[in-house]
Amino acid sequence: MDKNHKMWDDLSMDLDKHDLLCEVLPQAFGDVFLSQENRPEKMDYFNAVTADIHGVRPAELIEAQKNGQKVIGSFCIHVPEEVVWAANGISTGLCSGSQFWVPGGEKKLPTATCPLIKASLGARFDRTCPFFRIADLFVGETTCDGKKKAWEILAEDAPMYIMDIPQMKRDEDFQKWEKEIKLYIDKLEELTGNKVTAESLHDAIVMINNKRRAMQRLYDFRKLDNVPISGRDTLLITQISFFDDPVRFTQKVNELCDELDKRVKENVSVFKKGTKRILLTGTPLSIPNWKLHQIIETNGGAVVGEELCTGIRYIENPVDETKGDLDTEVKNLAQRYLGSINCACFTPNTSRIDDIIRLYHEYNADGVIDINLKFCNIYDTEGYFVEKRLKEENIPCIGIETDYTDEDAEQLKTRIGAFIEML
Ligand code: BJ8
Repeated sequence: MDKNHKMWDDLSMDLDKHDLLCEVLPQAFGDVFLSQENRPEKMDYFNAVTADIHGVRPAELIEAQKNGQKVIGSFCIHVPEEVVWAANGISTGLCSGSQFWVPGGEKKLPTATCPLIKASLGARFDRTCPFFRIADLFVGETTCDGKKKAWEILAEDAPMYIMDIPQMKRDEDFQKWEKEIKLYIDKLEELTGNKVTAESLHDAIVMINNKRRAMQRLYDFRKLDNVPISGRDTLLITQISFFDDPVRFTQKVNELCDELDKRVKENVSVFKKGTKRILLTGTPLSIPNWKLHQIIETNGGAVVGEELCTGIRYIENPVDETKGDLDTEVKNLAQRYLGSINCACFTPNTSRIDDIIRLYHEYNADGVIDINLKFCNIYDTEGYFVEKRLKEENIPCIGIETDYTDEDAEQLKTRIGAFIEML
């Protein structure tokens, strides 16, 4: 019996169903990650976190709850985690990237809903994810229609709070987002019983900026000719960044980067010379969605960057750290969390395409793959402009639509393989 069974039982999880997930994950992890040659040794920490992803961190969260802290889960990188930490809460990601949870979501949602939303609801209603049992508050947002309506259904079973994100980036939208962040602070103060002060918010901003800086340091290695770490490993680290303790995570990423510094001096690369460099753009890849990286990196490509929420969008643009009063700090958060995230829910969203072009050059990519999770209408539609502008810039690009199943794996291998070959 798994050593975590007692904890999962106390969380009223469906143990029999959850055991099925526990059986398949190690195999998938071994196939995608442990099969790689010449991995950095300091990946050990991230391997261990993943191997016990429903054990160690949930146990820490439960311990913190016993000491009076609240756990706040969110689904989108527009929701500022700094305010949670500033209220002495703990922020955790809740995005779900496995087909395992999709049928549970389909019991409540139309089939024509993106797998990310279906999996998120399935994880809660099927009682097969500890994070979805532990969170004291679930924070949704009004980014896309699918999410907006799904939160109403989730609210039947979970304590929900919704942030209303503007869909444009005019001055009045920034003011509105500032107000939304203030309302969120009120909610967190009420939930935790703690006051968010200019001091506590400043400390949280610095802590999360440090995490982003460590990740930027990691991502910078991917810009080099000799890339010392695979796209798969970098994706895994990014996915873990939403769940792990931020201070420990930052330290572990920096330790890994120290090892990568040595690799750079010794010209070590995990890819053969001539491997084609791919930049991804599109919908997020939540843990344990490793499918595309695996296909690309076992078919002649190296993923050197992701213009995704599980990628560069999350790590770039630290919040202004200048000390100020609470209003100024909230304004700085609003600037960063509205201004520099280019989700397809915005109109117009030309800055996303400017970013793709900038990153293509910065990361020395050879081609761009625009990924769309099936039934995500906003990214699918925006693909029109992505492909048009990249064509004008003579940047090779291919659009891919997929879901969490492996049914299209062979077809994707063929299409992606052919794309890489022509680069
Ligand atoms: S900022 S990308 S994390 S909303 S894939 S659920 S958009 S139908 S995830 Fe997202 Fe925030 Fe935007 Fe990023 Fe809807 Fe599309 Fe599904 Fe999506």
